[in-house]
Amino acid sequence: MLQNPERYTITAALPYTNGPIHIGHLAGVYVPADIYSRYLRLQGRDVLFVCGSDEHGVAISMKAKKEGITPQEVIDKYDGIIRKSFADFGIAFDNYSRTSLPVHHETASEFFKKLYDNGDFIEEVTEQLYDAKANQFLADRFVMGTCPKCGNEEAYGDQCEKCGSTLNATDLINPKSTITGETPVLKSTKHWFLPLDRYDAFLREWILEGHKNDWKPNVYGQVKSWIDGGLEPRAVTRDLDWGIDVPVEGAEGKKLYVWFDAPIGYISSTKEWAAREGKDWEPYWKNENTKLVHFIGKDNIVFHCVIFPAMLKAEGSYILPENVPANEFLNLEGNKLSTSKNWAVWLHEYLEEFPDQQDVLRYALTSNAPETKDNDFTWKDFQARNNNELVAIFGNFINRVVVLTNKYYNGIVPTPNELTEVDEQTLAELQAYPEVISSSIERYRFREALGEMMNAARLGNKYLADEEPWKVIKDNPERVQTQMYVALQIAAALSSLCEPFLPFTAAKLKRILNVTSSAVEMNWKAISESSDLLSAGHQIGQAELLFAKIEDEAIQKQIDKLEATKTANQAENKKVEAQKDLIQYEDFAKMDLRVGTIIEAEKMPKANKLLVLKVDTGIDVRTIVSGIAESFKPEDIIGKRVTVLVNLAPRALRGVESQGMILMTNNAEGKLVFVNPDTDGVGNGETIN
Ligand code: B3M
Ligand code: ZN
Repeated sequence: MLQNPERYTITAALPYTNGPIHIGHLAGVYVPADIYSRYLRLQGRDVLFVCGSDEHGVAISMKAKKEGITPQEVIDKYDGIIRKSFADFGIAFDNYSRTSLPVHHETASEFFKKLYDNGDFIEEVTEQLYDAKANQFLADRFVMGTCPKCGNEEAYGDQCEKCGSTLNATDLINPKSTITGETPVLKSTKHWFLPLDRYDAFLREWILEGHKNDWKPNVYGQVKSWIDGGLEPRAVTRDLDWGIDVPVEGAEGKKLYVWFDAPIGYISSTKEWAAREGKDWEPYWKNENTKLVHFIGKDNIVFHCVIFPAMLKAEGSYILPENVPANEFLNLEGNKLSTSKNWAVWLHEYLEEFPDQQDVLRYALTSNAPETKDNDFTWKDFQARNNNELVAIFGNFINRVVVLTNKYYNGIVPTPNELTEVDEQTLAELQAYPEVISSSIERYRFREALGEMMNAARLGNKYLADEEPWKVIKDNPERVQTQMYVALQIAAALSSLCEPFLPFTAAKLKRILNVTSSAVEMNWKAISESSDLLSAGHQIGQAELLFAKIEDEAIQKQIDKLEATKTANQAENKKVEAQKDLIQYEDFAKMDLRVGTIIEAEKMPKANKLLVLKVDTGIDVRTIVSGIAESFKPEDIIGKRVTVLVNLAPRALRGVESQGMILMTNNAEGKLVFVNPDTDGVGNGETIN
């Protein structure tokens, strides 16, 4: 393990440009990566934080097909949206690139070519899945089927998102083309394979032995089970028309597999940055004193911990990642986030509802980050985090400090008098925070780190609440000078301690306190060593609220929006059943359908689903047992007009004879409803024909 790296190369997974990004992306990858990078920069480290759009692969082609536009139009559209979201949320990349750029095509081609020339690939003609109707080979997301490992029926041709297994399309049970729905046939084609089995010993030594203790258990465990399951050669080329050309002879019409080119995107992004900044890119990828860290979601673990390292190893001149702190998934209100089902909080939409409240989302997502297990985002929790923590603790403390300093001293930091034991203790406690927070961040425990930052705010809030300068001012104004001086030191420290997590708040707080963001005296080392961050005589600015309370209505609006999505999805999912076989009029005429009224209803004892109804059919009042108890309360349906099949042969249900059937259907939300034609003015017993 690198103890004291000379520089850091930090990467965040390249998002596919097939849709905008949502809170799951932010929580899982980009906010933690940004916290880490900002923190390191604050410590004066040499940091390069790169990312970019992943613009190849089947995900893009599929989106283009669906929207009826070209892949190029798809990537241009979403690259713009994603780029803006990152900028809006303060994800401070040193460079955000695109894999469609020439620098990337060249870098990926050269990389492939080098491995090819070294003899690192196996060239083989194999049988691959082919959609005869679409005239196309099927790989990756162009094919779905049952995962041979876990039985998930919606596994993709390269990966099962349920169990995380990486698959070959031909492994799928019951494969179906996602283009035409057809069952594919086998057809031979030539491809190049990276023989992962050759890297077994290397991977075991490097990860299973070398990183047993410093990689997260979820990451280590997944890698171990993959290696233990036996590594096999993996195709790194595809028969597709969108992607990077395979740069060797005899590969016309073939493209690089997206997972071959995408991670190389981190390198091309570095090159693009270096060219722009007049820097040398190589030390960030080739110097042994560089610490390379990949931030990703758990579905990308195998690619970053096995396949890409094997590629880097084969190439020979690159360093390997020191750590891959992958997160688990974030759910939304109890359900899996889903782009296709629109079950998400889209970042661009969030900002329309909560303008200038980026930090609130960053805060809620980090407090609830899926670091060790899947976690749930709820709007209620979001509101509580804001109102009870950001507003009530952090914001309240800062507001009191600034208002009182302005009120008592015209905004000028007072000269302290003798410090009491409480003052000394409080300042000593404050000085310990940089170390405590650093230690959590260095171990990729961002929620713990954020919790400690808030504890520093609590320290300030409690200090003021205990000392009550607003009361002391009457009898002992000298004491208040000291109290306010101490409180101001805490406020100053917070303006820097919160920066990795809440960059917008940090900037605002620095403006209020009238300290520049680059103020050397405010780095974390200074906080831990000095208790004079804001010296007597320094002029601060006017009070401004750091955070605003979020009202119930705003939250309800979001919850309603999700409810509407649910309803729309249910309506869409409802498949219209195919028509049954034809019948003759005589068959229909045999059914005696009547208009009736429910006059009594009660639950069938010891049965969850059954109601025992008395129905006035016009012919008689009869008992009908109906399986609708989960949808209706007995008292709510008395008096309902219904359609009854009266000549259905009676049968006993739980010992009660049912003499007919009430016609039911489902509404858009999948709820049972009565088939209840407009029967106003129609008497019971009227026939329906
Ligand atoms: N685009 C996968 C994803 O968005 C992929 C990451 C590439 S990182 C090199 O899940
Ligand atoms: Zn599976």
